[in-house]
Formats: sequence, structure tokens, C-alpha cells
Amino acid sequence: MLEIFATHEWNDAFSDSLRQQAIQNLEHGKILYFPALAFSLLPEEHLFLSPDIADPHAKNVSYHPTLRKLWGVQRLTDAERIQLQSMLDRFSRYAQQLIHALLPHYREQLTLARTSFRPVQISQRKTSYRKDDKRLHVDAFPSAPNQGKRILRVFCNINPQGEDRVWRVGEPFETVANRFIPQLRKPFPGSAFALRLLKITKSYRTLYDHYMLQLHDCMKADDHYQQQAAQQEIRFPPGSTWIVQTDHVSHAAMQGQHVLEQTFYLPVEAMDDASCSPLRILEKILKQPLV
Ligand SMILES: O=C(O)CCC(=O)C(=O)O
Ligand SMILES: [Fe+2]
Repeated sequence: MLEIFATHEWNDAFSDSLRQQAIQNLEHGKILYFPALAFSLLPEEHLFLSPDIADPHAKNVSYHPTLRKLWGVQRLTDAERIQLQSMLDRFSRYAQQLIHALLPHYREQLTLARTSFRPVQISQRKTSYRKDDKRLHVDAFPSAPNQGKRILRVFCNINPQGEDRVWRVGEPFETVANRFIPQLRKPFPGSAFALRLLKITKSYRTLYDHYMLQLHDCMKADDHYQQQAAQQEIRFPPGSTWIVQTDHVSHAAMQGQHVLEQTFYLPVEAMDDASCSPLRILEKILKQPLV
């Protein structure tokens, strides 16, 4: 389930054989785990380690590193906003360095997406089942269709009180997909156009996006599945980092507070073995093109 790296610098260099192993393991659904890769805060950044800075309506504090736009925050002065932005910017650059060094094969085709900071304790968060990441799921974003692209994420636990980020990791994607496919409904004719027209989605919701969302929702809605599916608890202590393709690895975040995260998108064509992608697996099972 985990491939462990001894790295403790964000700009470390990796041998060809380590890179090869990393890409293969990642594409086959393993988590690349860096138990000694920490992100240090500057003294003035410690004040951000509080749930009070997060807008209660948003799940996370979000930052768009290319547009330099910050949202999902409250009660910050202009100077504090700039400081928080610079902290997220630094994390984003470190995450990019790590991905570029370890997975250079992806570099040209990788899109940098959102950076997030999660200062709210997960175990106490009350939400609808759809938004509840304490339930096993694969990632699919309702308003941001990714049209088949892979979701690659770098997480780093920056908890100052020694609290682990506790995840459950479930079955391989193909097993999950085969189990839920009979329950998935086809989209209503014209619905993707309507969603786009009404600006509910930021881009066209392809069949792939539709089925991934259904899969995400059906997994979360199924109490029996949540308890009975083969799964394993993984604890990520403070000062550790992990890379995971969250569209592929069934996961649930059970406990923890203060994590940083950087998202990237990757076209399946850039993969070493695209047949491992959720897109190609769903296309194989459903016997039709989905994008
Ligand atoms: O915050 C976490 O640890 C992970 C939550 C989650 O499911 C996700 O970001 O996809
Ligand atoms: Fe998730």
C-alpha cells in the first residue's frame, strides 16, 4: 500500500531506478510516502494553525498558485492574508519541486491546480454524506469536471501537537468500479449542456465525470460498504508527506487537523501505463468511450 522514501529535502534528487519504481507504484495505486519530509513554518505563520481562520462554509482554505488568489478564509487582516498566501505559495513550490524530481516523465503535461490548507479537525466536522470525506471514496469534483485527467495530490501533515492524519484506504479501483457499476445511472440527455450553461460546472461534464461522481456518491452512501469493504488504516504523523492519485485510491480521512495539500491534473496520455487509469478501466468495463 505504501512505498517509503527516506527523502528529507523538497529538492532532493532521485536515481533513475527510484523514479521508475515510483511512477509504477503510483500508477498501480500505491501511496508514495515520505515519513521524514516536513514543511517548516516561519514563526509568524503559526497563528494560521487555527480553525478560526477558515470560513465555516468552505471545507478548506484554498489558494490558486498561478492566479495568486486566496479564498475560504475569514478574520484575517490584509497583512495576514499576504503572509498566508506566501506560506501556501512556498508549499506549492516545494510540492512542484518534489513531483518534478520524482516524476520527471509527467512534467511537461502536468497542470498545477489548487493548493489547500485544512485547519479544521476532521473528526468533528458535520456535513452531508456526499461531502463527508470520513467515508471511503474516490475523488470526483461536482463543479470542476476533469474530463478524464488524473488527480495527483501531495499532502503534508503540519500538526504542531503531534496528531496523526488518520486515513482508511480501501480496495483497488477496478474492484470498486466492478462492484458499483450496476448501480450507476446514465446521465439525463442534455444534462451536461444544461450544467455548463447554468455555470454549475466550470467545464463540460463528460460521461467520465458523470460516472466518477456517481461512483463517489454511491460509495459514500453505502453504509454496509463503508464498514465491510476490505480496508486498512494508515496514520501519517506530523512532519510526513505523501503523494497519491485520489481518483484511483479509495480513501477516507478519519481524523487529524492542519494538513497542506497541492493538486495537479495529468492527462492519461502522459502516464507510463494509461491502462491503470480510472478512465481506461471504466471504458473497459462499460465498453464505450467516456470522453
Ligand atoms: O484531508 C484529507 O486528509 C483528505 C481528504 C480527502 O478525501 C481529499 O482531499 O480528497
Ligand atoms: Fe478525497
